[in-house]
Amino acid sequence: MTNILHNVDDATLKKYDIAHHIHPFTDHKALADAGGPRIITSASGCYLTDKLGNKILDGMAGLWCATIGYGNTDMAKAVSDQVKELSYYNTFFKTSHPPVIALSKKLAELHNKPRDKQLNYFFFGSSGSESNDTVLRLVRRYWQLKGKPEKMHVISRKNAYHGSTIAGLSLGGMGYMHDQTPGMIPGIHHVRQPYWYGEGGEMSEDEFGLLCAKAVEDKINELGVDKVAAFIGEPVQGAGGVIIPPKTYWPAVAEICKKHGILLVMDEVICGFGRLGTWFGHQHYDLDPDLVTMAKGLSSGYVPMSGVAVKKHVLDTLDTANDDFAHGYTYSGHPVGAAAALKNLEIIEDQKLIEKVKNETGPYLAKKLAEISDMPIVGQVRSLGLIGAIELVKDKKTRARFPNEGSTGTVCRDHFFAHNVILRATRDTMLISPPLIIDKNQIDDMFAVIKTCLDLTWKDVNK
Ligand code: PXG
Repeated sequence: MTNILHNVDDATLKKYDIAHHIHPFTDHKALADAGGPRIITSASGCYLTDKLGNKILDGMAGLWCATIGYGNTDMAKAVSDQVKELSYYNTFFKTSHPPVIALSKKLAELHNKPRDKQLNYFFFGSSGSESNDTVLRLVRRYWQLKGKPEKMHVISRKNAYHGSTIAGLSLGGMGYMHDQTPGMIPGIHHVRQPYWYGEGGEMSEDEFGLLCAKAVEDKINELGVDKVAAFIGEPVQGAGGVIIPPKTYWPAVAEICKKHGILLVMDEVICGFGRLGTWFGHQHYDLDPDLVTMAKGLSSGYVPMSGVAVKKHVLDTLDTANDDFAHGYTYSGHPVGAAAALKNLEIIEDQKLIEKVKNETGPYLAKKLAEISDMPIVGQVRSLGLIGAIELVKDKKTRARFPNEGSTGTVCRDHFFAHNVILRATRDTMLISPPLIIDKNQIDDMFAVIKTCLDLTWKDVNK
């Protein structure tokens, strides 16, 4: 394996990286000026190891995806076996293969419990962005086939993240991303997000949830119901800052979609596969989506794999076309991705990871967060299952933020890095989303570092 530069030292790897590699969401020049990236060489369970030999607790499960942790040998075998058996074949032109058939069947079982939601059909890709691109094409095609092609507008939320391809970007509500690419896909609108701590003011959480749901209805009325195809949302916004909506929000949004006959799309790329303590967020909130996008935890990141769950009435409508749905990727239903996903789901079931999140580690994370909520820098803590957030503020009482929003989050994140724990910062909010295999002792270890780093950050900002 010499071609993988195993015997090259850290400094040289950094040098080559800067010379040839463009990183996602990165200021290349700033990274070069800072001496290059941290080089990760191996990982096992909840821990990463870097080229210098540091063992790092991964509080973010990679990018919210390493659900079963790293280096699982059963997974390695399943992937290797599948490569030997059938490394690739496409699913175009009237062909299929056992792994993708088994995965589709399994996903139908998981989405339809504890009650039948008719989420019986699955389309596959290799990333969350591709899934959301697929959704945009599906919902517009759906209304076209219903004889209402003008019903093509999609409502999303500000600060939503739905990916980085042009459709994912357009569906997402990250203003700074839009600013860098003039010319979003037309017909996508963003309404306010249910971010009570940041935007709820003096309202109760319940009132604020209803206000944010009303923003969806107001937008439908503004556009005209005969123009609106779908509403898309993450059950809990992840990259936007772990925004857990007030409990009034989703039932009201679902009711509004139902009342106006608008398709409800749930982006479960982060929430799916146990993160919230249920298989899917739509189960936690007891919702009936028409389409569900999945990626990340579907394969725990071992092999890129994503999918869209499609409700029966949507497929029935596609079936009226008497024509191909002209959409698909070379790697749609990739056999190795499908085999990895199947093994991943088996591991989640065998290790009872969802029950563990719901009954043990999720409540434990909430308890540990509550224990730090008195710290002066902590404005609010929140969590649901194994996803959580710590809001850093200058003044607890007034919720006043630090000047130059985002800089304190970066200072804090760098302290975590230096203490060999990875947490992510969105603006000045620290986010936690560890592998679902994490145990209570590891959560204790993480919180010992969290306390230290919050103290250090508080000292830094008060210098
Ligand atoms: N939907 C959601 C809800 C996501 O979180 C995507 C779609 C797009 O998935 P792909 O596989 O195309 O990246 C995501 C991805 C971060 C971060 O820094 C989050 C994501 C991706 C990269 C970074 O929090 N989420």
